[in-house]
Amino acid sequence: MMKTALVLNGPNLNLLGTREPQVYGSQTLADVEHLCRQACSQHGLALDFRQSNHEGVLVDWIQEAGRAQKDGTLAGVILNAGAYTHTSVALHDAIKGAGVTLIELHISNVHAREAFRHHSYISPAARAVMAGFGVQGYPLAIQALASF
Ligand code: CA2
Repeated sequence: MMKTALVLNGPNLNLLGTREPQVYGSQTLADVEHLCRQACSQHGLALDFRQSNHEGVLVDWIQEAGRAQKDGTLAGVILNAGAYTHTSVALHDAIKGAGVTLIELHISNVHAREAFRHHSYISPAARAVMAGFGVQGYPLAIQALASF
């Protein structure tokens, strides 16, 4: 049976392509979903693509992902936690608790930006970290997930 790649996007990523194109590019979240769908079909994965502005919803989805990975239906998670990256102990705990394979992803190179974006609560709980590849990071992360 085909395993699923779960792509989770956090707060404000629904605005992608509408503002700050110099930082995040001009592609929308729907365009990103399309890139992910193409990559998943190339790598024999099904795609589940979601966005939420709510921290607790993201926690619920990570817990759900842990159960699905144990059941053998999920390959892993690609998480762009948005600004919660820099604030959320709850997301850190959820990833650790779920024991899920997770790639942390950022569209921009957070290390070339403001100091408050340099620390991540997600990184110590993640299998791998990607930043600065633009929206092409998403299909690259799917390729990596398929190879784990
Ligand atoms: O580079 C990334 O992918 C980020 O995770 C994006 C977050 C930011 O807080 C992180 O430091 C880095 C912000 C997502 C908001 O995206 C917008 C896109 C267009 C217009 C407004 C917000």
